[in-house]
Amino acid sequence: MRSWPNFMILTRRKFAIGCGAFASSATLDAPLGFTDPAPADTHLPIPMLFDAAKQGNAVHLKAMFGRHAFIEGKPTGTYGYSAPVLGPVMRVRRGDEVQVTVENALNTVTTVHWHGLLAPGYNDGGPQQLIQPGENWRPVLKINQPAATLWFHPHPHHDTARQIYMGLTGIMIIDDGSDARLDLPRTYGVDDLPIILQDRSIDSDGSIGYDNNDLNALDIAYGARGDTIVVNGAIAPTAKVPAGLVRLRLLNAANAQNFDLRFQRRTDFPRHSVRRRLFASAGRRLTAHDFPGGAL
Ligand SMILES: [Cu+2]
Repeated sequence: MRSWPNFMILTRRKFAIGCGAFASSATLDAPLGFTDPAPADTHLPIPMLFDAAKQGNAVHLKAMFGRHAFIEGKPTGTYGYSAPVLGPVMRVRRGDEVQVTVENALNTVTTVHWHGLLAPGYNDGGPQQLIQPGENWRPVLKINQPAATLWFHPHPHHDTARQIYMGLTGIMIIDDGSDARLDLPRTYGVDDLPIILQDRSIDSDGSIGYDNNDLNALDIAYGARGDTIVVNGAIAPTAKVPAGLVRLRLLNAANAQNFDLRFQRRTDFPRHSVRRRLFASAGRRLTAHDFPGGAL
């Protein structure tokens, strides 16, 4: 049995996940990775924040080529939304109408699907809403649902898995004021952290190939899995957080990998929590429903 290293460590105490808040804890440790832990000086990357309300409810996302070094000094070709890899956290408010412009600067057709957003089919970015290379797609998103952590990703027929693997993934936060009413942590990047969990196969030259030479039959049938866990695009990062409650917005954006999340020490888990572990299947966000009993 191999030993399971830490993949991410949060220092200081107290966390909140999804819509809830932990009563007490110190360290989050997930027995997920297959790789050796990286040195503890890899900081958790925090995606840019696109706060729609602060920019006239107009958001421009550019699906683009990038280069990103999963291994220091060994950059590889990636895709991102207005970023070399992954994308911004897009914050929108309930009741607002957000004019989104998606620019396709890739050399292949793509779409942008708003996973979890209540949107009519013509705005939902499914495989039918192709954005050709060099073209723009301009949906108006009417935000009319309670606070939530959603995500957006490409959804073109026969190319969704590859495009996500290459880096096209972003988080969308819907605000409705309830986090202020509940006094949840809400300072983005400080005590309110997006956590994008993924796995990648990274070659010794730093590349993350995704073509027929790299895929085996299982990858093709069930989705590619990698042997290295990346969090917000980094291997085994550490987040320094202030004392007090910290909120984690957990997204499993792996193609096929499920994550079994645990705290390093039993006592670190929230005192009133029914759960000692969290299970996040591929493509899933963890929400308050993952914490039965209402303690969280
Ligand atoms: Cu989805």
